[in-house]
Amino acid sequence: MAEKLSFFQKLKNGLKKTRLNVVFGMESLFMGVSSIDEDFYEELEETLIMGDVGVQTTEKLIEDLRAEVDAKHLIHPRDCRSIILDLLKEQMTIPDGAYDFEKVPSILFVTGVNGVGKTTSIGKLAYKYRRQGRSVLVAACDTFRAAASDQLAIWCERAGVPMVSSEAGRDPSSVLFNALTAARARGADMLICDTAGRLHNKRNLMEELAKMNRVIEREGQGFLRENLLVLDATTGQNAVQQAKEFVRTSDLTGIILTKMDGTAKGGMAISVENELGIPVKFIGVGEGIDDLEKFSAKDFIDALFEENA
Ligand SMILES: Nc1nc2c(ncn2[C@@H]2O[C@H](COP(=O)(O)OP(=O)(O)O)[C@@H](O)[C@H]2O)c(=O)[nH]1
Ligand SMILES: [Mg+2]
Repeated sequence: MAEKLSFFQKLKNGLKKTRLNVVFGMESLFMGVSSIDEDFYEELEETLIMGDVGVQTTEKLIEDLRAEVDAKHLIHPRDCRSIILDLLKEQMTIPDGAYDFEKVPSILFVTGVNGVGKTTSIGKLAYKYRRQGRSVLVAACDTFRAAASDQLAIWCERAGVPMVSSEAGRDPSSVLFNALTAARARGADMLICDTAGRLHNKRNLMEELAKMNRVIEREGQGFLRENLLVLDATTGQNAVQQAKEFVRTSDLTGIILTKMDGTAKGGMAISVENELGIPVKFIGVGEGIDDLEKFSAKDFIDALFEENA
């Protein structure tokens, strides 16, 4: 009988390629070279950047490491290992109140480009919170593609939550308006909105999102607002660049990092918060309804470096 893998095990398996890409190089530096010199720092820097950690974050990490090494008068690279692990974890702290939307009536507004995993993540979130006893309603605001609301409907059925939709081609803001009205009428305490990742052009998309934002501002009184951007981890630093476009349209409060199963670019999870100023709140590790969890820096680094495995 095939045993169901735990989320941590899936994360660990998923990070195998990143481990080869980043961790292997780091471990051989910690264990293989004899002194902490300029070559050591340089090689460490190169390894981190190659592993999609991002230039800005890598530079900060190296700088912090140098400070610790000097302060503690360390001489052997192996002494750097636990320092680096701690520094990596510090890049991914989740602020207090990050999950307040779980406790009060809230609107989760989910954005991101096509194919990153918005609809899938919404299905997973709806399932997660419905099971926690919340009254969840989903709004199908991706009216651009005809198949989009069918795909979302399948997820909502699996998750056991109702969905508000319209025929394709309708104004997504009107769907959102109807969904907000329905949420209030039903006394729903969580409204999750799917959105299009592509319109006729990028400017259209950003304008449409801005319009939806205004609808929420106007009609969403009494709901806590959570703006989640979905990023595909397999695209590494490109995802970080992509995110910068979305940062301009709304006040993003969190990131959902998908496809952490089987990416070689898992290193981007380390830098994304530092580079964007937005914490990663959830990670996806597969296509199943259970394959989404809250992000934990400790679990992530432990899975990456096979600590307590
Ligand atoms: N392996 C894997 N695939 C995922 C994950 N999240 C989404 N996907 C897949 O990514 C593809 C696009 O997902 P979809 O939700 O339609 O993206 P959207 O266009 O942003 O709504 C689908 O084939 C999903 O099954 C994940 O965490 N892991
Ligand atoms: Mg979609």
